[in-house]
Amino acid sequence: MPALIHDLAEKLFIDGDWRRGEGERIPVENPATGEVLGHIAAATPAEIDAAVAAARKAFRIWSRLAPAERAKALRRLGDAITTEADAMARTMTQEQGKPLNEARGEILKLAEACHFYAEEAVRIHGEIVPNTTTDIDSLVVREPIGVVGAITPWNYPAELIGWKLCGALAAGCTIVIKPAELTPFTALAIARMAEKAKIPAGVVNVLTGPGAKVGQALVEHPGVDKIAFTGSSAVGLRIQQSCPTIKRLSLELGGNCPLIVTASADLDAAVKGAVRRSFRNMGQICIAINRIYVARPIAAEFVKRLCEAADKLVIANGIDKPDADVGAMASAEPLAKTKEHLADALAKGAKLVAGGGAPRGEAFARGHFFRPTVVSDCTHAMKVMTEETFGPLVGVMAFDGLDEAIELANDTPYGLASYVYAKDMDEIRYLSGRLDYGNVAVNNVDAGIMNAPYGGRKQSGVGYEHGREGMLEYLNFKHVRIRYDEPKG
Ligand code: TXE
Repeated sequence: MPALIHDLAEKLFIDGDWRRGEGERIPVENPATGEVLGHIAAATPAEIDAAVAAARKAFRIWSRLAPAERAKALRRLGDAITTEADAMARTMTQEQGKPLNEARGEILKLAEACHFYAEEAVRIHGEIVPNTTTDIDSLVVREPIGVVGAITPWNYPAELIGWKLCGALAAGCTIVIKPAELTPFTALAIARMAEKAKIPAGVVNVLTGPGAKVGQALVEHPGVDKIAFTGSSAVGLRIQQSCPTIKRLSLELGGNCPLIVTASADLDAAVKGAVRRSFRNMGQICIAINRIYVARPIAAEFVKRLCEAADKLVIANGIDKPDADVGAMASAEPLAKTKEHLADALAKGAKLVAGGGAPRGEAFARGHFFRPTVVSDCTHAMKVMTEETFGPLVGVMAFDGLDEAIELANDTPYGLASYVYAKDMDEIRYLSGRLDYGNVAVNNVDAGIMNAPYGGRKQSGVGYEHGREGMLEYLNFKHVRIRYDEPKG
């Protein structure tokens, strides 16, 4: 068993203590080899209560700390994570499957989030607004919401915790984190860093276990004031509907992201962007490009170049080959969904033009590997164009005019991210103004950056992460209206 995982196995982090969990043991597998890395303990109701009680107790102190002190703590956390980036990245690759260099990059992004929100922590301020008479002041102040339950998925096991953790801590909230069952050790490693950074006991707690039990218990817990969730739209809806009391919610849910390539586009740049955003992390990204609409005159050439580029991607066990382009998929489930969407597209008339199966060789025999796959001649009768695949599969379709491209791109219940490649400024303006998405990236595929709010519309969720807005999600407004006595004489 890898050393860090050995230390963290079967543990829960509650009130600054590493407790051996009392609940059922659940195995965690390496998706590239099928080997069992270790076990986690499903948190019991008593352990969930203990974590929430610890977070409530810590909230009284943490929320009253000078913002500069919270900022210092976040900086220490960022530094600890940077120092331990190699070990943390190894843990992530072992449990999630992405190549080691990519995992390291994600850990460093987590550290970046700590430093970003350390800066924001000292900039929380209110205002004094005009009043009815001059002997009254109306102070609009911001106060932390309280205890946050963070429920996170397996595709970005560090970053998706980091945005919640850092935004919440900067605002003065405390947190109980419930990571995905597939990637619990990265979350526990983050708790280890919080301990190293001397974040006070109870401010950060980590509970492992199944979503339907441990996650749901946080949703229903009267001691949790807000749920911050990233995951499927189905579970997001369930969370929204099953809160027994009014709770603040932020939900970052699924996507079904389009790329529009117009006739004015730089074709090589468009192909490069499409390959990166369709296949990075094996397509297991809510902002992955799932479907591509190309102007008809350039469609055949675009598809040819896209397939050449997809075929060149190096696929490997991410530990053996840290700089591989893609590694294993995180589990059998997204792999099965990818195959199902591919079969559905082919049955309905799409053409398989790249990939289409597992790579050959002994190294791939026991893992969840699949070659980056492109299908062309797609229609909206196919799942690949209308549902989130969450795998290394992208569909291509030709369009005849910008309005048709927009109509097709917006023809989805989702609204997270969309992409455009075009050189013509009028086209860029027309398309970016009409795409019904929270994020539009033009001539690049990095829809989310630390400084700007990142969030979805429609079934892709509510609320924002990243940027100042990502911290405001953890703050309440309070209006304090004070009448003064006018001094006599
Ligand atoms: O997500 P789930 P899964 C999409 C993607 C993927 C599909 C399933 O299409 O194929 O969702 O992935 C916890 N109450 N995305 O199964 O089930 C669960 O334990 C409270 C998009 O991982 O939504 C985990 O910690 N919590 C996405 C978290 O919710 C519950 C990222 C996410 O699990 C719960 C991941 C419940 N009743 C998947 N049930 C994105 N937007 O990036 C489960 N959980």
